[in-house]
Amino acid sequence: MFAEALSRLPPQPAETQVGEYRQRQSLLTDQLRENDVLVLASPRHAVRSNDVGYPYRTSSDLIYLTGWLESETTYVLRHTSDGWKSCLFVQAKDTLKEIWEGRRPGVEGALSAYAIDEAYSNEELEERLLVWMNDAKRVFHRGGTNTALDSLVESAVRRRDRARQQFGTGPVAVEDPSGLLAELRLRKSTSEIDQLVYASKVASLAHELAMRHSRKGITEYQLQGVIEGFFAYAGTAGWSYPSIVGCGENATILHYKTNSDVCGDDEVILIDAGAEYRGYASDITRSWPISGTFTEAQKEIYEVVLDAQLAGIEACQVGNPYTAPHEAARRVMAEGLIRLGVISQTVEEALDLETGELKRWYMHNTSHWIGLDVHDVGVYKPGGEPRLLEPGMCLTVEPGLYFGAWRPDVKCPKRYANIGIRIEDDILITDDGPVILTDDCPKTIEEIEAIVGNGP
Ligand SMILES: [Mn+2]
Repeated sequence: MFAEALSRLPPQPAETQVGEYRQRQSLLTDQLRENDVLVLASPRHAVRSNDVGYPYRTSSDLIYLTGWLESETTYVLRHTSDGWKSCLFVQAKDTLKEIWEGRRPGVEGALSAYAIDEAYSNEELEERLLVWMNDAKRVFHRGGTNTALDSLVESAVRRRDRARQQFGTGPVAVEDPSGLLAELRLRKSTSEIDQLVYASKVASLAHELAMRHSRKGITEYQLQGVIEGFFAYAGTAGWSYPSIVGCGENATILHYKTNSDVCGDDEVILIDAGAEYRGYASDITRSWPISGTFTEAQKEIYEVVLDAQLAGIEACQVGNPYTAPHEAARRVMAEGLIRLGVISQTVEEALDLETGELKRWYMHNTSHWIGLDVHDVGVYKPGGEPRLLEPGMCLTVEPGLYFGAWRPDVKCPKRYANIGIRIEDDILITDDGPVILTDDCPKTIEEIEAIVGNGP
């Protein structure tokens, strides 16, 4: 089953080159002053229970600047008479530890294959960093990741020694570098887009496999198994967020993750699942009838959501505010629900954020940035105004309608009881209009009905 799907995937893209990491670092140092030091720590291992840890994934900022994926790492950017230096503090090689836990690139590995000028073992961190910080005026560091490092930075700022008092040396301010990095990460390079495309193609095929695998008596967790099995089979790191696999009324719960029910033959299943490839996320949602044929009522809602999604994608144009897809999708859904008799207000009334009825059935946003994080970084409203879309930005378009008959707060129209539909694609903004990265995934009613249940 997986081998045939795999044969339809393109080859895995080239890895991001060392030169590009250098370029990212220099875009960052362009915004720093010569007596600044920037310090980024990898997150610690999280314990799951007793001796077992959660699978490790380092910080997206570290991946962005270096491509280095190991834990127990501190990255430092500092200025010397020779210009800016990228330094990595890493776990030293240790044969005994490596026998148990796996090979380590060590200092030598960091220097040989990464965009790094200097590498040291973690044992040297405290001494070297204190010296470097003492020559700095500002330290760029975001606390909360590594408490030992937090105290080190704090002690460098607090220090009141003779030199500090006589010459005024030493850092006086700690600033958060996240905003600078977020602004860089918001616009994707060609190499980043290549990774996103691969993550998107894997997730598209995984959804198609789940459609083909749908049949009477199938369970949510079996379809989750198909999706996540293919994520692994295709060489990704697995999911980019826990898969949402909800059938019937579970499809009306936006972030349902229990995935434990048997699917009803007359129900629609909603699967929101994406893969992570070299740190880059995809994020796809499709909704389809388990039987392979939409009922008239399911079709009516599906068509409204699909029209809204297409209108949202069409609004993903350079120069439009990032809210344009949301506004377009909301309008189409308000019109659709008025047409279907679900809403008895005018379109403008239905869209009102306080009193409009649309938000009863559509209560979330339509878009978020996507990149190294599934909800990627980048300020949405710099200075209070919605960000205008630029080439290279990537965002999702994911309208949905959710008729939870279990909800006590609203009276669900009987005809649409427990229908939950969301349709989500990942979009790249270009000068030539929106490019749908997840375009391989079946989406129209005809495509879906032809595929569901039709496969190994
Ligand atoms: Mn999403």
